[in-house]
Amino acid sequence: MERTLSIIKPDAVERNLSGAILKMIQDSGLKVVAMKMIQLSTAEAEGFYAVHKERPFFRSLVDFMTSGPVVVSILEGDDAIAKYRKLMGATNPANAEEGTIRKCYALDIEKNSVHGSDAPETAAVETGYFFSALEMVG
Ligand code: YYY
Ligand code: MG
Repeated sequence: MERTLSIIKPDAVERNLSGAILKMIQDSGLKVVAMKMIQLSTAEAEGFYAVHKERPFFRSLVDFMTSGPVVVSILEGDDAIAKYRKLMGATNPANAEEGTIRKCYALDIEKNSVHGSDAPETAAVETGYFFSALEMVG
């Protein structure tokens, strides 16, 4: 069993797509073991994306991620990290496979509707960034 962090980003929450995206997640067999809707502060978004702080898109990304509420959740399942990355599709929706969340809903490479952790180490840091042990079930 593995756990990964999912964020439904402001572009998707704003378009009332949280339910549709959660249905795709649940239909894939991944189990939601923690979930909440929050509004990120600038400092919280900068901390979350600190790995990208030297990249040219960093400021725009932080502005976007703080532009409205997000739905953060922890997903659990066999191979959950890779399974969710596959369900999300490529970072740029122009390259995303049919049937993926980003192919269905992403607007562009920045407003790409969802985040998913990319490795066990980042999943551990990211789930702990948003949730305490008391907020996780199962
Ligand atoms: O993990 P993933 O979200 O698929 O992509 P990352 O390379 O980790 O980039 C994080 C985030 O940054 C991406 O989801 C959108 C944004 N971004 C961007 O706005 N422009 C880029 N050229 C690359 C990434
Ligand atoms: Mg990433």
